Amino acid sequence: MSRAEALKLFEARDLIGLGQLANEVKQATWGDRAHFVINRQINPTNVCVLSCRFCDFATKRGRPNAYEMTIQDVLDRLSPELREVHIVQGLHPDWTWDFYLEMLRAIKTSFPRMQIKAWTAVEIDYFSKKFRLSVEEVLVQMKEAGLSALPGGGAEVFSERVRKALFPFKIGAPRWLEIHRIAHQLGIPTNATLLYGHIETREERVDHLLKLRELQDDTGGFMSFIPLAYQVGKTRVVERQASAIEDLKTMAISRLLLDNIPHIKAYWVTMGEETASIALNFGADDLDGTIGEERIMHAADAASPIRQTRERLVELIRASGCVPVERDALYHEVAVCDPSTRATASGRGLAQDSAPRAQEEVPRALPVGLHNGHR
Ligand code: V47
Repeated sequence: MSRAEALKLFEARDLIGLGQLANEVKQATWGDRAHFVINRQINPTNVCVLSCRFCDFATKRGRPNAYEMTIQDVLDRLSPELREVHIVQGLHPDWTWDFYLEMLRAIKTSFPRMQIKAWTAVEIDYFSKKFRLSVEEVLVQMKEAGLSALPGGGAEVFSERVRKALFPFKIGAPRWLEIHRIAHQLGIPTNATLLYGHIETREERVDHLLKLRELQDDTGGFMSFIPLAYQVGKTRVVERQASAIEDLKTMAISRLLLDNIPHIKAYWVTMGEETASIALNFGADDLDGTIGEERIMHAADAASPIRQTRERLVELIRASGCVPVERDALYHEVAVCDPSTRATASGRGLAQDSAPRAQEEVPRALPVGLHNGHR
């Protein structure tokens, strides 16, 4: 799909037709399956040297809302049934390199099965500069200490115009893409995000997606793309959040344009549970996970719950007509939920999943796009 075609689809009034197109692409790879993960998000500190215009999460040391976790605080938030821990935080002015490595090692020692998806390209760039290490050295040492993957945050929108207006001191597109390229070359799979629904234009959204598609053609290292709807909170860059229609269009066009990224995530935290469930028919094949405690979007007054139960995720997936598939952080299948307890028309009465949980640790499927010696 070309830039012009993608822009034309944004103008389309036939929302259902657009959803059907994207759903056909999703179905061709994943059929009726929709993925979720039993995971925990941890944001070890909100103290940050940056003050981005759109961010309600970051603060300065000494302010009443500032917090800093110890490694024990991080461990206390984890439990053995989790498959993934997702770590994203502020750019802390004082924490040492050893502290980050120790955090990884401590998690791996206490929970050997858990996969760690931690620190965005913005944080990796910060560590590289602060600790005078190359990006390769940062990533190699982190991988040795237990890192499995990088989350997709920090990409925001790959537009210099928007960067200057909203996050002038954060890395721009070339550096974000360079860090992900290096991660992929080192066999570390990553995700990618787009922050939309503020001052960006649809052209800038499409250009962002095209840059991701180009890198993926070279490396094949992206697992998942996550469109993040801006939560207006107190920063109020715009008066209100993007509409559900805009969410669904962005989701569908992302699926159609990113023909080489295997997974598209409907992030229930920013979209809301209902729209995320509908998005599973608009090209998305993943709902993220149970999350446990979300702080970044909730600092910006996100209306969604701060966590989900496994049962609720299964219910949301079944309500969309899909078959819930539990995965790990790297999209290996963990369990397929029993289709014999399919959703009723009302979507109610689905709290119990009768499927036995798969016990095996050995992945049954390699994530698409990661077959070329990247892992
Ligand atoms: O880069 C900050 C975004 C991102 C707001 O890889 C906001 O699976 C909306 O990395 N409204 C960090 N978004 C989150 C992140 C992430 C999230 C979900 C899944 C994955 C993944 C990664 O949060 C930041 C920024 O774009 N953000 N403030 C806000 N008010």
